[in-house]
Amino acid sequence: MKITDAKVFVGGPGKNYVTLKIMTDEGVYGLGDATLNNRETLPAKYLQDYLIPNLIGMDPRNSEDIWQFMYRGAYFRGGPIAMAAYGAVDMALWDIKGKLANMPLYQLFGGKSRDGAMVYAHATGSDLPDLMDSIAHYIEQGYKALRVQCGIPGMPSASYAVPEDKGQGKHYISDFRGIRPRVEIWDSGLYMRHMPGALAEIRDRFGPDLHILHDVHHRLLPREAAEFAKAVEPVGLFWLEDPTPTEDQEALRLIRQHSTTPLAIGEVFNSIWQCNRLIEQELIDYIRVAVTYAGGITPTKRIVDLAGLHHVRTGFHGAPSHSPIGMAAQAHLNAWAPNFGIQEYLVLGTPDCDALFPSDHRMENGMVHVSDAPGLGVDFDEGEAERYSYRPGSHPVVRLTDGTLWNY
Ligand code: CS2
Ligand code: MG
Repeated sequence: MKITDAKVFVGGPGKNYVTLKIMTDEGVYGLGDATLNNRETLPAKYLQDYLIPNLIGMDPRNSEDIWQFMYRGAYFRGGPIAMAAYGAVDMALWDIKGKLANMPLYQLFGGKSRDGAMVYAHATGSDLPDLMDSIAHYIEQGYKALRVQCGIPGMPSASYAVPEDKGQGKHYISDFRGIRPRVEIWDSGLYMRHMPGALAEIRDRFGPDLHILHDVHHRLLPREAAEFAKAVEPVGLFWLEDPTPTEDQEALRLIRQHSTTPLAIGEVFNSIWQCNRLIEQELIDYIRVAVTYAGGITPTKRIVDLAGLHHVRTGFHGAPSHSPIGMAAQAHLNAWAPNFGIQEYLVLGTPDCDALFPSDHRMENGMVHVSDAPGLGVDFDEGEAERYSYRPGSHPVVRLTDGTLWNY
């Protein structure tokens, strides 16, 4: 069996999804996702110029050897752009394997460990009362877990994932006004004074059963993060996410020494080598990698297995920028993983997105139920894809009140 051709598409409804389609001489094709938010053209180029010319003629069933060829075979290997490109190829090869076996992917991993995988959505508000309304809205829809973010009184501009005005959602995932980023102003002191009390009020209002998550988005210093994690202990968070920038992993030890608040890290990691120590030293509780830019199913499954040895559970990244193909790969891992924790899930549900990526993965009452179709269980409509093209976008940049550049 041979790979005969492969194509890359960039675009989608309100997103720049990077979709790979690998064709074979037996007519079976596989789909993969290389979407790297706001850098989408780069994995696409890596696929077109370097990977696809090498893939043609290879046996698509040898997904392990092809992964090693892409990773070890590249002298300058790894990094988010290359890993997203390898990830797309790897997903597409697993999709082909599942279709050849006539089995959904979770069966190839070891079968189902659960009927539905709990997900969380993003509740957000320009201030605390606005956030309370957003939480109530999601609870009505059956969500059991919510990430909660709100505006901070006195903060000179809206901060991460928070709308400027009451009752608005926020398009913080991509700003399609162009390649030059907007600037957000950040003050850690204001945040530290407001947010623990706000989280306590949320717990009081919604009771003990709601799983409450909160994302600091890499903005605190290690000592501040330790103070924050300790201060929010009585709230009983499901997790505190990215309290500090991820490069300094010793920071997690300081936070751990001062608090039992569960910690979730890893949405920007693209390799097991970036999280193996955090996992082995049990400095985190949830690993947040995404199957797309962690290099695909093959390496992500290794991360999940290592995490399982150390009581670390999964909480795969599933920001709204993720394509339904990457989310489908995660749905199969979530159905299987013995150490599944939770899934961030915001992608499906718009008619345009469903038309581009038809699938029967189902979301009901805050749980995802994986498709039983062979392979990934998601398709790609090339006719629909012609409606879309790449639009340049950017994340904001963050500055402190004195102008110093900070972490977005
Ligand atoms: C975030 C992301 O989902 C999350 O937890 O931290 O929304 C992140 O801001 C985006 O993925 C950036 O593209
Ligand atoms: Mg996050």
